[in-house]
Amino acid sequence: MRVTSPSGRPVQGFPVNLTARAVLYSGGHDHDGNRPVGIFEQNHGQTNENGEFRTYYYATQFGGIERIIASGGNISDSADLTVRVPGLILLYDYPDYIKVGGTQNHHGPPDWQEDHNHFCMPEVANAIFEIAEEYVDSGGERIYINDLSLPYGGLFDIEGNWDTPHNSHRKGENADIAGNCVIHPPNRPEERGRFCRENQMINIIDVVARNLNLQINWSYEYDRQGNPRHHYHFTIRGGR
Ligand SMILES: [Ca+2]
Ligand SMILES: [Zn+2]
Ligand SMILES: [Zn+2]
Repeated sequence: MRVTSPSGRPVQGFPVNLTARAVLYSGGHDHDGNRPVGIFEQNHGQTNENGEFRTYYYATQFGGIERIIASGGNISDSADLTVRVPGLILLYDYPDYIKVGGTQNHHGPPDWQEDHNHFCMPEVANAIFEIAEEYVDSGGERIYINDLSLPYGGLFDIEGNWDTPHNSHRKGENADIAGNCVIHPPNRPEERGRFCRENQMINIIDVVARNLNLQINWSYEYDRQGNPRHHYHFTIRGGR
């Protein structure tokens, strides 16, 4: 930051204090709960002979807007930093899949009009689209697309507590996807959310990965206690 006199001359030795404040609800975090801010290498000091005070600010792991406020004497000013993973797009609507997973903390379908939990890299959207379409074309059920990433990416605190992270889901390359098979496999009825035609799905995903030149890793997900999470966790990246 830089301090000048009204005539534009640099002011040396001016005291500067820096504080940061996160902009509430930015980045698709529809909850408050004492939102954290980043830290300054030095949060106060004096301007040099060019009227400048320079330091580093280490942003949080959360996507959103962090406002830097500089004050000193009886003046102050602010600047907004956008903390984000660039290039994420909203997964579009399509009849062959159903977007779900929105919560009070991170709004999204089916219960909210705004969709904050389906952002991803463009190639991930293409892959989901192709997989869902081919699967329905081959007689499979419509699949459920649960959490992807937040609009600016970053740590996805599922519980809205600025802590407990989603296992990955930070960079727009993960997707939680479910089928609606309730009886498969027959000896493990608790494993809801499996694809009814899982073998068919294995082939389809291989073909889509090859056609789009993507690396697609996926498996049915369990929590740390070994309980089924009722969806598959996907990682989709460019280049095989
Ligand atoms: Ca196609
Ligand atoms: Zn959040
Ligand atoms: Zn996941």
